[in-house]
Amino acid sequence: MTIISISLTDEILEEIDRLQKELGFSGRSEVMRAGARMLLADNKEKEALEGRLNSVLLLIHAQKVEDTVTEIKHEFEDIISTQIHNHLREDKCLEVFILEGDAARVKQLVRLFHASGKMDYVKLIIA
Ligand code: NI
Repeated sequence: MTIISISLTDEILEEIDRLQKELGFSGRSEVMRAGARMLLADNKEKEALEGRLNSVLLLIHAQKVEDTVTEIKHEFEDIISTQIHNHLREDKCLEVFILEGDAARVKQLVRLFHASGKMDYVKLIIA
């Protein structure tokens, strides 16, 4: 196994430590490996998509990064058929996008939200 060093915010590290205890992982590395495997599996499934899709995209983000969301979504009006924006506790926003369109466009949208690094949660559900 290769050892790498990564930087995390205190908040994420605290949650990882809590998760480690709750789920009985032997250490932080094991938590990180499980998380990475989930992300890779999720991505693999997404990469295989093609043709026209009906899907739902869920986002949770801090209110302060709402501008980033607005900027990205305006580039994808061709595939966004409905959007719901709700306010959660702790200054968080929940966005639900109902998407219809080409898989390549859907993947592009999801990729931009991930790449922004500002989203707490990004999940694409294929209908
Ligand atoms: Ni909001």
